[in-house]
Amino acid sequence: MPPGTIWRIGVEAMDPSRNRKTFLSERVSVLVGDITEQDVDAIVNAANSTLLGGGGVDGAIHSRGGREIRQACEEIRRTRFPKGLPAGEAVITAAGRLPARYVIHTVGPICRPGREPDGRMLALCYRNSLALAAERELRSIAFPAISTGAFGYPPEQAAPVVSETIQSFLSQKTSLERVLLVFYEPSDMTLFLKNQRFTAP
Ligand code: AR6
Repeated sequence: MPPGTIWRIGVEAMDPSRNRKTFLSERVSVLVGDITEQDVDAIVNAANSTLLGGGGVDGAIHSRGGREIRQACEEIRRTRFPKGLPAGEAVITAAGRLPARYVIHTVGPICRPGREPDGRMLALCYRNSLALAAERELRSIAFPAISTGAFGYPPEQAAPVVSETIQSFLSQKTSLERVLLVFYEPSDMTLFLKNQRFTAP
């Protein structure tokens, strides 16, 4: 099998040489990796409403991206969101030392034990991030699994929301050609693949 050969299995395709799966005629790739290393037009940050950093994805983006991101976030807080970025909204900054050109910061819903997760809010995060990227005429974007870490959203319940939201967005005319879904742990990618709801284009 030559490298780069794509296997097709139902609506998904697998590229064994790169260990990633693709959907929607290869416009969506699902892979294991570090969001800060993605060479795309924009990466998405699973931020909190302060926009001033935290742990997880947020911590990694701020520490590897450097001061430029933090300064841009402080400016957004000062000028547009003095009380903090509300959940579901998205803002865009430069990406400092990261390979990506921009960082889109969004705040996912916090899921409390015993409560129904807020799928509408999670969908808004993805939709508003995609819309912001498209508004800037960007062609590629990479998402981490928003809200499924510290914010406690069950990953198996996030997968249908995320896949349906992305598919619906890409069904309209948009500059976006490539959407990457980047999972830190192989088990998180497996869980996503089991629960996603992409359909054939
Ligand atoms: N690349 C890709 N995925 C990652 C990385 C990385 N470098 N690091 C962690 N993940 P989380 P949330 C995965 O907690 O649930 C922060 O403190 C991780 O395994 O980063 O939206 C913020 O400041 C998990 O699957 O985001 C907020 O306060 C997923 O990314 C809060 O956490 C999301 O985990 C946001 O919580």
